[in-house]
Amino acid sequence: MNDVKQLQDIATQVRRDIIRMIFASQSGHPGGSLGCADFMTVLYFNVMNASPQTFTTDGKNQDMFFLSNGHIAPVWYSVLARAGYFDVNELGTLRKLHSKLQGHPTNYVRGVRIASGSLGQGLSVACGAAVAKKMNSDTNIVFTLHGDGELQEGQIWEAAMFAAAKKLDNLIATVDYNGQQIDGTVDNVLSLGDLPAKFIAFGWEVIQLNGNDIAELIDGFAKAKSFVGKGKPIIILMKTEMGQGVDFMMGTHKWHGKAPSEEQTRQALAQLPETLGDY
Ligand SMILES: Cc1ncc(C[n+]2csc(CCOP(=O)(O)OP(=O)(O)O)c2C)c(N)n1
Repeated sequence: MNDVKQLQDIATQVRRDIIRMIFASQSGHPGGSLGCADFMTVLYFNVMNASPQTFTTDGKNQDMFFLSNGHIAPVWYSVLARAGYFDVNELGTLRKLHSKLQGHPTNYVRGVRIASGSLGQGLSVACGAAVAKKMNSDTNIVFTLHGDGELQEGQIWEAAMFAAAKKLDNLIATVDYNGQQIDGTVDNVLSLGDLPAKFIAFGWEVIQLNGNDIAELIDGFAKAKSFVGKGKPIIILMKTEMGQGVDFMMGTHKWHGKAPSEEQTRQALAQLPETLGDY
């Protein structure tokens, strides 16, 4: 799907789903989920060679995606449901006992290949998948998403070094570069310094864009794909706003992992028109 307006409409409905799911469970992570709604929509509805019909856990002959910052599961669950991986009505079971949709993703969910939420592991898993694709002469792409706070994990840099050394040019990593994390700004907690320069020094192709602009995301991913097969792993640093789309959740880390009250939910939903129909 290339139509920007259609993709924006999906992202708006995904944001409604996120608010409604987290309100219903009174637990979860709205900030990062809302900030990544545009990216996740573009990834599933525009970028990836993947579909619910052809999904397999081993990911052979299809693009693969690993959500490394697993706490933003609500946005992934909503996008998967809206893309047809499972019934949208299941979204109402977030974090309920016996639900497949737990607070962090597990591979009980159709569309999910690994459990995640323990930060820092997804890039290593993606490296393994990218190596396997090369061994199988499978030309499809491996995608990941990471939080910027997550990049403080040492394992990320081990994987970053590995990906460049092994020329994993079928790997497109992305970062939710919102400058916020659980306890404050990334700069205050543990600054990442000059992040683009660091990835360039590690041997990666670096792309920077506005991760809350659907048209920029489409162009940025087309550019990223043009680097596939050129000898270097690729990373897209996506400037986003935590809480994007709900005014009182934006510009602060305070909504990293907090459920809205009934009144806050009403205020949030008033800013997010129903576009595809609520579950
Ligand atoms: C290994 C590990 N350490 C700590 C945590 C606790 N934790 C959950 S989210 C988070 C902050 C992550 O920040 P960021 O990746 O920037 O995500 P955002 O706040 O932008 O959603 C932390 C420290 C964790 N899930 N895993």
